[in-house]
Amino acid sequence: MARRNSRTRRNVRRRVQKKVAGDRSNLPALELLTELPTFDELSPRQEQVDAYNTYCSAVPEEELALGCVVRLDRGFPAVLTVDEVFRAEFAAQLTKSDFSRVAVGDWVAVRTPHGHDMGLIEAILPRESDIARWRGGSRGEKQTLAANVDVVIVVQALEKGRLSVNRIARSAVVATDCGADVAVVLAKCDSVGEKEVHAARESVREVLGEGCPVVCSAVDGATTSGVEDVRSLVPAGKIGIMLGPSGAGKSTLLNALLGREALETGSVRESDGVGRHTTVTRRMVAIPGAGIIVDEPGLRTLQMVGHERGLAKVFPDIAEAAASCRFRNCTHTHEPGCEVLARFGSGSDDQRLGVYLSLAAEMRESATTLDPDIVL
Ligand SMILES: Nc1nc2c(ncn2[C@@H]2O[C@H](COP(=O)(O)OP(=O)(O)OP(=O)(O)O)[C@@H](O)[C@H]2O)c(=O)[nH]1
Ligand SMILES: [Mg+2]
Ligand SMILES: [Zn+2]
Repeated sequence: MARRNSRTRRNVRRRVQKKVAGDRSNLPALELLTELPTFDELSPRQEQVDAYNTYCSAVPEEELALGCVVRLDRGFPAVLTVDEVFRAEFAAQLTKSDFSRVAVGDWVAVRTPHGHDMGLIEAILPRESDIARWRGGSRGEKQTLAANVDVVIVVQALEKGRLSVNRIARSAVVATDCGADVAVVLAKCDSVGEKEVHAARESVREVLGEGCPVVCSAVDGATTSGVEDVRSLVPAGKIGIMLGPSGAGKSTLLNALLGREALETGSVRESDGVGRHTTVTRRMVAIPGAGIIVDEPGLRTLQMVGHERGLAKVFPDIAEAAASCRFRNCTHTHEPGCEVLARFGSGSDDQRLGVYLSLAAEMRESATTLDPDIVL
């Protein structure tokens, strides 16, 4: 009986080990992780170095290093230190919510035990910026897409005249709220006429203002345009992230910047131009002659949950007027004493105001339906 028990236990242990090993066995080998930045190309902020030193002094041990998460392959991090790049797992003292939150761009204190090929992330250092979106409904959660990013590049394809200024504006609101600069790339400009490209650029300008760079790009086989403008959005020393729906052409643009087909790209559905979620890895890509850009899987949705500050920064004049409305929950559509209506008229003939009103309405709606336990 005792023997059977111990055998069962052994079997269970073997099965667990196999499962873990099986999960990792499909990960790309370290030598296949190309286009990674060098450690020198990454520059932790002073606060992050200080936080690392404080952490080290609390655990006086060797084998600790300051590292940066440069990739997440199906959630498994790869960490770059001054010496090497390696796969890492999470130390026992990190809670599950910590490690589901670790993101590309995070600075971490990582232990590299001698004779092990796997590092151990012990602490996630404070972030300078946190590009996060709301995932799920009223009981959903914030998901960090990347950390310590300087500029969010909002990519939207210009196919079949389906430009969504609303979607671009909501990306700008999220990025601004998260502490990053915003730039817009209107991709696939070769698939529409010059007039449409011009009109789309003007629309984005009108809604986001002159301060937001807008680049029009086309990567059609060997013929490209606008690629150098994209490169100049992320100068050396800076980190950017490509944000946009699947099929927008994010990975294609990165390949054009690299000058080789390093990243997988995929076709889009004929009927509506929607992509097939080709990119499944979040990864840093070192761009020749520029900084680093994070490639991401396409995003289906970007919900307006708790981004009031971002909305106010992207639309400062409208938000300022809204603050003077008679009713705090004014919808700026019909209320007496509405300062927005008084100053800007109704949204029907003003695209910029229309976008503001719809994003503000969505934010009000989500605030009322959000589970009361959730702290944003
Ligand atoms: N004509 C044209 N096609 C493009 C352009 N950019 C991308 N494409 C095509 O659009 C499709 C999707 O491109 P991807 O680069 O895979 O798109 P993605 O944004 O990375 O998509 P996900 O990885 O799924 O998020 C591919 O078939 C590309 O060849 C462009 O500028 N012009
Ligand atoms: Mg892609
Ligand atoms: Zn109002």
